[in-house]
Amino acid sequence: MKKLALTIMLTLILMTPSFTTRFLVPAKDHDGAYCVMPMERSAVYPKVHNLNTKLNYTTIQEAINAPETQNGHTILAEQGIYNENVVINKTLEVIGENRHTTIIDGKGLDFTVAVVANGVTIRNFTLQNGSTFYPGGSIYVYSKKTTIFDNIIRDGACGVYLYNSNNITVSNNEVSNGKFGIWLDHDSTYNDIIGNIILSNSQYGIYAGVFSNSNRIIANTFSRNNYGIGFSDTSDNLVLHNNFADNTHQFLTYTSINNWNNTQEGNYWSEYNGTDLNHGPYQNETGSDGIGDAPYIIDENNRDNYPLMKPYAGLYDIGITSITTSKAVVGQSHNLTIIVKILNYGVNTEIFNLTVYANNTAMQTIENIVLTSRNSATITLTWNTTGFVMGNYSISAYAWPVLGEIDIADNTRCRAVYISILGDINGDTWVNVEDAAILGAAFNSHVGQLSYNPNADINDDEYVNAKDAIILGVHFNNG
Ligand SMILES: [Ca+2]
Ligand SMILES: [Ca+2]
Ligand SMILES: [Ca+2]
Ligand SMILES: [Ca+2]
Repeated sequence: MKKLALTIMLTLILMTPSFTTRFLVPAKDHDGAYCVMPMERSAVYPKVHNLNTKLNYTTIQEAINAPETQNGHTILAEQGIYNENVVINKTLEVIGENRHTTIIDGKGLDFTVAVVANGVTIRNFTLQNGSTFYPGGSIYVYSKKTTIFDNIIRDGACGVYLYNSNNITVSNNEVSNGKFGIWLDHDSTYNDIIGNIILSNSQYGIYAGVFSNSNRIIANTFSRNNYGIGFSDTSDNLVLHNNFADNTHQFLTYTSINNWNNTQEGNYWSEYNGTDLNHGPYQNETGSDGIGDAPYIIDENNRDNYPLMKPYAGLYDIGITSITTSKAVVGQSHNLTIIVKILNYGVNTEIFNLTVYANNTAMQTIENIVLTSRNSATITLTWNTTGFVMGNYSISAYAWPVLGEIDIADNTRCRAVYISILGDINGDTWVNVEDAAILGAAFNSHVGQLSYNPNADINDDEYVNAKDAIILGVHFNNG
């Protein structure tokens, strides 16, 4: 690293523009007051500020290197493109004005940013175009207690490379289009990798090797990487509440034993196809809880005992898991039974309302449904179709979002039904021999039998029999 730092510093010294260019040339506006002309601003305006000393600089490295800049200071870079390979060798908070428009570009050389002091914060930057050769990329960390937060990190061999580093927090970053998204190497332990979106890295989303033990990898999204996560000679890491969606390979582990769940919950794996009929520590007690009833197997030493049935969406989340109706075709002015299943995926007991609509008409709101954490409820409603004209209806159920809920996509579910004249079973608005044939096929059946057809049970008494045939006969040839 010393060699790296020296090379970068020499390069920077050679590249740094002369100091005279960074002072503004005031000009008079039409009122005679002094102002700053836009052209001068864009050309030489010193955009990097030490917020403690109030001194201004044209490059980030210049601000770091300045003798006035001391440990504990905050450096703010205004938006713009900084073509630098920055070495942070003091305990500084280095902040970009806007993470989309404050860009440090590593010019394909080495690391875009190297952290070699303890207690550094890097926040709110786009970091790009680090070297594509190992080790190189966006951020090199050889440090304790450094925080890398809320950055856009892309390209290069490594998005974030931790070397023998501890108590580092890497959170809320987008890490994409490199080879290794986040690499924990050589005894990098007790680090928190939390809430990052890790996309389209050609080798691994996260890779931990060479005794990088006891890290927490929580609530990250891994998508479209070659391997989502990889462990080699690395154990006792906690992998929890992550979403592994559509990586070429979701994981690779080699001589590693890690924890893929806590006592109740694990991770979401997009190809997991288990059922969720049960709950409990052994997933053998009747009732859905949003956790797959069978473990997700990684290898003989690694398994996620509580795979999530839907992507993790934070601490507060309810969702409708299904909406069914007693029949698909209902005779006008007759009743339709609507069954809604709801699940509380969150950690709190939630109290919420449920509204059921026919197209845009709210039919009924059930208030103050109470659902404990990881518990499900079945709500049954009756819709009296009197007053509704014949035709297609979308029956939808809407569970009102709870406080702090992020994923509201699954708070609505719908189902199509058709209101027709009494006796029409197949929904073509005619009562004729086709309906009689359907009724005949279900004749003498009751609910629970394979041949029972709820649409043929015209009078809703759970039997298909002569009573239904008589109704059909009375309305025969109507349409
Ligand atoms: Ca379950
Ligand atoms: Ca939800
Ligand atoms: Ca018909
Ligand atoms: Ca019947």
